Amino acid sequence: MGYVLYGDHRSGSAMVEMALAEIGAEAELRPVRLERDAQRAEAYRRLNPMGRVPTLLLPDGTALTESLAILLTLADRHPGAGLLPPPEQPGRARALRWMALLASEIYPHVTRCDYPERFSADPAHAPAIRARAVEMAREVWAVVERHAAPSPFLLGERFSAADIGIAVMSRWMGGEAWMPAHCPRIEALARAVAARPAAGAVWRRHFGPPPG
Ligand SMILES: N[C@@H](CCC(=O)N[C@@H](CS)C(=O)NCC(=O)O)C(=O)O
Repeated sequence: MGYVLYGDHRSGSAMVEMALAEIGAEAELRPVRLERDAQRAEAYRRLNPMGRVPTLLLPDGTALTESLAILLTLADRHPGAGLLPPPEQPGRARALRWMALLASEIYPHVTRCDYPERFSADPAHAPAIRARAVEMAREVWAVVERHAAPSPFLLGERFSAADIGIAVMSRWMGGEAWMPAHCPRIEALARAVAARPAAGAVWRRHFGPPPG
């Protein structure tokens, strides 16, 4: 058995699909339609008890959840694909730093933006929760733009799994319209990722032609 990836169009599973494409690994894609709340189905929650995508089944049948853990596991399992620099190289720590920030500081805002009703008993609060989530995510993006300062990739000319995460998450929460004027370096990174032969083909399926 090869890899099996549970996911949906334009979702976090696009990051895993792009990493698998860079590796050149075969994967069976199993759709979990978020629009229909299929992520909450009991059978799916046996694999991913949080009711989220992505979930990756490893060839030994292990169900792996959490996009960061999945990307790091793929990088470890396929060192030849160069998804991360080896541990002795300083670029690795830098890539891990920004990947951790995406998972811990951006992703929770995505949940608040997509499902604001979960965060208050009063449905009238939903628009304000969503609006603040978008603002807070953009504050974090401004930190990435200024302090990670990609050029074009996070590690300069060297592509890594961190670029996949930045590029995909930059399309969420209205990012396609907001990024070009406010975070030109992140926008250029997304363009550079979209231009890669392997990951770019997956990118086009999820996000259309390269930006710009
Ligand atoms: N911590 C999880 C978050 C995954 C996540 O929130 N995925 C979204 C789609 S991009 C999702 O499944 N949302 C459905 C829901 O929250 O019900 C990860 O990093 O994989």
